[in-house]
Amino acid sequence: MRRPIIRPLPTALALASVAALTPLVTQAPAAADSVIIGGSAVRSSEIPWVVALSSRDRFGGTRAGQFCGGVVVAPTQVVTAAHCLSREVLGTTVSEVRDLRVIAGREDLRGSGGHEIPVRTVRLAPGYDPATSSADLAVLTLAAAVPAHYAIATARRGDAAYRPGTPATVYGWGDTTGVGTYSSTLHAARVQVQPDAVCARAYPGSVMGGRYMPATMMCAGDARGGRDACQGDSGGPLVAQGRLIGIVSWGSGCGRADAPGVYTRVGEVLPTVADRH
Ligand code: 4AZ
Repeated sequence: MRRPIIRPLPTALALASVAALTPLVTQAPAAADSVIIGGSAVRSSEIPWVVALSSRDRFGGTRAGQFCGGVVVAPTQVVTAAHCLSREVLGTTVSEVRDLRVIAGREDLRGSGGHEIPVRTVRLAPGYDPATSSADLAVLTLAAAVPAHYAIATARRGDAAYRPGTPATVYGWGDTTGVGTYSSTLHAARVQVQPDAVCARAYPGSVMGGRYMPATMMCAGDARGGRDACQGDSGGPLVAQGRLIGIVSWGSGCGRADAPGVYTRVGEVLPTVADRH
């Protein structure tokens, strides 16, 4: 059983079960002052491309059913992590989830501002492999458009923003402490794009953890640890130079200096998903 140890499990319910399985995810992060891990609160109105994925049926209503993040890349197109739509996360198949929605432009998940838009169709990256988390990306088509200015540009293959050391920001409503403290307001943390060699050293694919695959993944973090994505942030954006470069995918724990967060490499994987508006 190697996957459960590093497997992203973006829900409070799932966190409870994984905590029982694995000491790794319950380990205290290096710095747990605020979200995401080591980040600070931001106003959604200034980051309109970040959306929450929601199902109150599956996840309850206290935080509007938020269970993952997503990113607006066109008025009716939202990119998220494929694993967010798995049976492991949803507890059922995605087609059985009647109230799958995207929440855009809401400052606080406990409030009612912004837009709640039903998801019409779901397309997984054809190369997505749940066993390895390779190509962990999905595109959702919305039943109604959000304003065009909500969308963020996406990085291309070989984009300069993938250069190691590039400052980047990760956004989400996920765990702010590494021990299941879910946020109702959006948070952001500053990290740096890490060299593939660092990512590969952190995740060699041992019995204890997953394997870094540079063709479809990238990793980002802070050399001292303390700033990272965590449970509940999956599917959300990593942004550098004004472009979407990564989607929160997996990692070993949260905010550990020796375990940067792993992201889907958007420039490689997004073009593999057919464009059907
Ligand atoms: C998750 O479970 C998750 N520290 C996301 C990111 C990271 C770990 C777990 C990276 O959604």
